[in-house]
Amino acid sequence: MSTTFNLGDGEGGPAAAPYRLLVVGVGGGGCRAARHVVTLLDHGPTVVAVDSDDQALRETGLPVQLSIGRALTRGFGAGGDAAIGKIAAEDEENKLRTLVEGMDLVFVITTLGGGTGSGAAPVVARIAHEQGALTICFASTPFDFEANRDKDAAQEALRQLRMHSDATICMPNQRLLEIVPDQATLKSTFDASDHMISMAVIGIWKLLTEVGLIRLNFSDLKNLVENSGGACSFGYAEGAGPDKAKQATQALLASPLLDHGNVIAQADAFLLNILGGPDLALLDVQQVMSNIQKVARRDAKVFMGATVDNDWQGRLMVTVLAAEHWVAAKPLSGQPVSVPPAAAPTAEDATVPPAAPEKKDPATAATTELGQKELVFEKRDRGRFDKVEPTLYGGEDLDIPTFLRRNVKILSDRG
Ligand SMILES: Nc1nc2c(ncn2[C@@H]2O[C@H](COP(=O)(O)OP(=O)(O)OP(=O)(O)O)[C@@H](O)[C@H]2O)c(=O)[nH]1
Ligand SMILES: [Mg+2]
Repeated sequence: MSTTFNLGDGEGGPAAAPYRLLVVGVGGGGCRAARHVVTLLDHGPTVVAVDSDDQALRETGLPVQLSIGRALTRGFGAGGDAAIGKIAAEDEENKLRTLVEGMDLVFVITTLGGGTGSGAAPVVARIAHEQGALTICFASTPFDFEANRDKDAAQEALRQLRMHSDATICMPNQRLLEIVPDQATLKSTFDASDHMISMAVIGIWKLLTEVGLIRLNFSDLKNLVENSGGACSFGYAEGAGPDKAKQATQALLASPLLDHGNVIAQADAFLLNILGGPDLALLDVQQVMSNIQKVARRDAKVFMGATVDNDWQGRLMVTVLAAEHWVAAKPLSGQPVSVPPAAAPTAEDATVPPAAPEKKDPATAATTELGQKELVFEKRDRGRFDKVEPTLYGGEDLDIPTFLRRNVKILSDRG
C-alpha cells in the first residue's frame, strides 16, 4: 500500500474554498437527496434542482431551480420514460451549460429508475464534463422489487453516466435493506438513501475545504477519479468516544456500501479521509490506517487525509472513495517511451552481457517464489561409453559421470 498525503497546518475550521463546486440534483429523488445535503451542511456548496416536474421542483425549496422539457412534459414529469427525460435536458442544453460554466467540480445526484433522472442526468453529466469540470455522479438504482422495466432503464442510465462523467458512484437501494430495520417504511428507507448520497457529497466537500493535520487536495481527488475507468465506490462510518477510531474502522469494513470490506480489499486505489474534532489524535489516525492496511492490497495506491472540524469533538468519521480499477496517470512532461519488439537473436548477441535482472516490486517480491530451482537428471546416460563393457568398481559403473552416479543436486537459477 503506497500512501500519498500532504501535511496541513493542523488548525481546524474551513479553509478558503479555492474550488468552484456545484451540486446538481436531477429528477424527483435526485432533487430530494440534493436538498438533504443542504439540511446537513451550513455554508456548503451551491445546490441546484433540475426536474421536468414543476411541482416536485417547488417542493424542494431550493433557491436555484431549473425546469426542463416543459414544451414536452408541460411540467408534469417524464412519466418514467428516460427517452423523454433525455430530450427534456437536451432542450435546455444552453441553460445547463450556463449553470455549470466555470465550475471545477460538479456533483450530479440522481435516483435512477424514473424518466427524468435516468434520461436527463447523463446529459447534465456530459455538459459538465464538456465544460471542463471534474464530474462525479452519485446514482441510486431501484430495489429488486421495483419493475424490471425501471431496473433495465436504470442500468442503461448507469452505463450512460459512466460514459459521460469522470466517475459514477452507484448506490444500489437494495443494499439499504441490510442497514435499515426490518419494519422500516419506504419513506424512511428513501431517507436513508438520501442520507447516504448526501454523506458521500459532504465527505468529499469536507476533505476539500476543511484544513487539518493531513490535507488531501483537489489534484488527489482528480487523480483518483479520472483514472478510475468511470466507476468508484463510496463508504463511510462513524465512531464516538475513546474507541472512536476502532469503532469507525470496524463499521467501515462491515459496511454494505463497501461490500463488507471487499471493495477495499480489491481496490487498485482509494482515497481515505479521517474527519475528527480538535481532539483528533495521531494515534487515532494510526489506528485507522493500520486496520485498513490489514485488509487493503499491498500494492494499492492510497491518498489519505485527516481533517479537523470543531463540530466533531469526541467523534470521528472515516470516508472512503475507492477505485477498483485504477491506472496511475502518465507523467505530464516527456514523451512516452515505446519499447521496440525483441528482434531474433544474432551471432553478435552472444557477446552482449546479459540484461540486468528485472527489478521486482518489493511488495510482490515477498510472495514470489525464489529463483533457484533444482536441475533434475532422470536418465542415467552412459554417453560415449554406451556401447562398451562397463568399468565396474565396488558395484559402481565408473563410465557414468560422478555427479550422476552420486546423484549430486546442482542448483540452477533458470526457472
Ligand atoms: N433516495 C431516494 N430515492 C427515491 C426517492 N423517490 C424515488 N426514489 C427512487 O428513484 C427512482 C426514480 O424515481 P424518481 O426520482 O421519482 O423519478 P424521476 O427521475 O423524477 O422520473 P419521472 O418522475 O419519471 O420524471 C424510483 O424508482 C425509486 O427507486 C427519494 O425520495 N429518495
Ligand atoms: Mg419525477
